[in-house]
Amino acid sequence: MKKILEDIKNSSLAAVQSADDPSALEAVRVNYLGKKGSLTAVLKQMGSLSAEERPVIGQLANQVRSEIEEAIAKKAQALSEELLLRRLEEEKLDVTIPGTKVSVGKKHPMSIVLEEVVDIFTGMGYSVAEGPEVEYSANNFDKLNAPEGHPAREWSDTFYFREDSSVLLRPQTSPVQVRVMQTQKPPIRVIAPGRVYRKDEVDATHSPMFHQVEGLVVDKGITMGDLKGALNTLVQRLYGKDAKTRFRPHHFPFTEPSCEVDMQCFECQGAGCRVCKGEGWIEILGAGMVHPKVLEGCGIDTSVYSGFAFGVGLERLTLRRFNISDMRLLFENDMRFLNQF
Ligand code: 2U9
Repeated sequence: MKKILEDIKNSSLAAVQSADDPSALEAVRVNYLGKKGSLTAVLKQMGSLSAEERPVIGQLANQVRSEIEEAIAKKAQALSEELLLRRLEEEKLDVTIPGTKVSVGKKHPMSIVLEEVVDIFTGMGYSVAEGPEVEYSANNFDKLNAPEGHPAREWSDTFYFREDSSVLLRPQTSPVQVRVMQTQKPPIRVIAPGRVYRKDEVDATHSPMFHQVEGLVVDKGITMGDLKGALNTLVQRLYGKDAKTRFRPHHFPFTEPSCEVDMQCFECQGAGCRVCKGEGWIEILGAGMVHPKVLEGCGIDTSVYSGFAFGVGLERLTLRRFNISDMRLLFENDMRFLNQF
């Protein structure tokens, strides 16, 4: 029996030393001291010993048990210190390193200009109207006094979906105002921002898809004075109080009289320079009094109501506003470009 206890002591102490983590150490404890442990088994056989052997073996067995328990406790302590040191090493945080830079998003220059234009007009009591980009030719031409045969209807200029040219990608946002006039009685004050499509080759100032903001005001007694007031407000809010405008006669099928609005070149105050190509003036937008046929075509009585309309290219405004030389920069999403705004 003494021999057995000696063997148990040696093997258990060796097992304790070779346990390399708390669960392995616990397995050693269970293996020797647990209910089915090898030392527990020896203690259960004490009953079979003689009266003089029992106290000796019993003392020896208890001594072995306490040696094993002490060894396990020491090993557990060592393991937990070792674990702590390892974690301190692995989870070391150098608080002096610079923080991870969180890059803040930026608004696209087109969004900046669009939001400004929308603010200017909503500030004057206009509401924003939207409509489909795939539109009936009827809403984009017939209702805008551009009858069959009008050059703008040419397939060379406009994208069509059907051979009979009845459905197209809108080349202007005007159909939105047509839809508004068909669903809403005057007074009407809307702006219609949105994408438009024209068959243009991409270059520094053209793109087949571009953006417009058009406007329409229909009410009693609307005059060219109202048109000039609204558009001067737009130009001066965008380019400063002392921005000068010039209204040149022009022609559009949907407005009569029509005009184009120039702004005096901010670079040379009208003397002529590289920016304005020697003109002294830069074309900003087009406008006019809504043609009576257009109003009547939408069920508006022209003996009571009149109106004005305008249209501005958003890319053109943006290129001017931020002095950007090539329109393609607005579409390429190059962060080196976009980060400047
Ligand atoms: C309705 C009636 C009239 C919209 C107008 C212009 C003048 C104009 C161009 C500016 C630059 C298009 O983006 S651009 O190429 N637009 O010059 N647009 S009047 O007139 C309307 C619109 C809707 C019912």
